[in-house]
Amino acid sequence: MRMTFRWYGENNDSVSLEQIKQIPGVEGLVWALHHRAAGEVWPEEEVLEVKKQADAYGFHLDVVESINVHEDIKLGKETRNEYIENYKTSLRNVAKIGAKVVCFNFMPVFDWTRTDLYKKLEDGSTALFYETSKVNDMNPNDLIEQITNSGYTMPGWEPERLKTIKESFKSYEEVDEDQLWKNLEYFLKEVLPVAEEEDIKLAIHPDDPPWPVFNLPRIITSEQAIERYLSISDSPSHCLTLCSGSLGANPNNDIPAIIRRFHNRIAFAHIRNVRIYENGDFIETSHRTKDGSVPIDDIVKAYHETGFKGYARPDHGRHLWNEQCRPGYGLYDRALGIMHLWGLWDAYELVKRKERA
Ligand code: DNO
Ligand code: MN
Repeated sequence: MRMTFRWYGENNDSVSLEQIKQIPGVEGLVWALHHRAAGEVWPEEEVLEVKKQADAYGFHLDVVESINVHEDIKLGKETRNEYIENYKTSLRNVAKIGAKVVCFNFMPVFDWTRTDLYKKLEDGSTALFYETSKVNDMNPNDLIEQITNSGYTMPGWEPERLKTIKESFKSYEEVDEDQLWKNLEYFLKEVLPVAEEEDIKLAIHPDDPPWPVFNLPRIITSEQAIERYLSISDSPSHCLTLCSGSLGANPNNDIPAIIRRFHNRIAFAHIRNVRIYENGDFIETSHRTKDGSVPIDDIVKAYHETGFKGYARPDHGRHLWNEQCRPGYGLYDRALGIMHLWGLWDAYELVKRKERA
């Protein structure tokens, strides 16, 4: 397991490289050109600039998260080809600095969806929270109005997306799950050969949460969906980002079993816990198994058992000790999470060593 830490870039993150350097066992930064909108080419000079910053601290940039997919590709519009060509150019440009894994997602309109970014846990910390009834009762138009008028905060609802969000919803009236699968296949058939040439693993991130929101289709939601996804191609570049917190929001998803089954195709592990309530609401918690509903101990065991040599990150954390940070992306809880993951990993290592002796 090769530990990494997501960093949003200079002037765009409350966490500094100096701080990340002091977290045990972190070897690389998970990065992106966050100022580049989906569909734009990532210019080589800008990629090289990030490399310079990472080099100063001895971090690699093997993992990119994410090169986002333009909405027209997901919608299967005529205009998609131009954006797909740009995607290929970006893949080639990140390969120039040695990128090995490129994470992406295929969620219509939004990335991860939550209803409250600072929900209080009983210990006084705050965390990302998803309230089912709030999402179910909301009609997208009301939601758009709410966000526009009251600064309602939801990740993935960037100002430039808000402008076109109404049209996006309208466009998806024509795209059901089957069509979305087809559009995903079309995209993959185009980009996988380039990824292969550049020795990059394209690792899809599951949908978060793993069910349709606001009547928009979502397809990467379960073990069966992953099976279907992987059957699209046997290219060595056709891989997964296995996110335990995203898939884990549905208690029917047995994450350790998914890891044991598909470990050969997991290029990137997102490891975090969520606590699911009886009504289906969920909140992000510490990484400890007993604090949530996801068996983090067995997940790390599954990775250990299967000899996982891919990249991992703690994904999200709570906001602790009044840290002012990007929601889910503070320093403290992600650092604690990493130590917890290493603690489990090292314990399984020890057991293995003793068994051999
Ligand atoms: C949620 C996070 C996501 C992820 C993107 C990948 O679990 O890991 O924000 O970064 O969906 O494209
Ligand atoms: Mn994730």
